[in-house]
Amino acid sequence: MTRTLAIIKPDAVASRKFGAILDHLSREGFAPRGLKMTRLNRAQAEAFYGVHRERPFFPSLVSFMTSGPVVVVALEAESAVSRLREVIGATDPAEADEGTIRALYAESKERNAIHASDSDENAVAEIGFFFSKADLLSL
Ligand code: 3AN
Repeated sequence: MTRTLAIIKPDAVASRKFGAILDHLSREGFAPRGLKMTRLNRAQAEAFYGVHRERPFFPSLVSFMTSGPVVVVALEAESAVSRLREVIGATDPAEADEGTIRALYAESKERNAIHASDSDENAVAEIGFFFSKADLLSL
């Protein structure tokens, strides 16, 4: 079993789709280990998306990610990182496979409902960004 981090983004929290997304993740075999609703401040969003600092969409991404609450969930499954990337679909919902979370729930390439870690190394760092060891529990 390995772990990954998902962030249900402000679009999907504001539109009350986060419950359906959590249910979708559960039905796909992901077990929650840590879960919280929080609102990122600018410094947190800039740090979290630091690799994208030079990209043209960075200011807009930071403004979107700080626009309202997010639901952050540490998930456990077999090959959690690659499995979750499959389950969420492509960054642009127009290109996401049918039945993926982004195809079902995302509005646009920026307002795309969910973030998922892209490597085991980043998953460890991203889980640590939001959760202490004591926050991570087994059901
Ligand atoms: P993913 O979330 O699929 O790993 P990344 O890491 O390339 O995609 O991008 C991080 C976030 O930046 C995306 N989830 C999306 O919200 C935003 N983003 C990426 N590319 C664009 C773009 N061309 N225009 C607007 N927003 C983008």
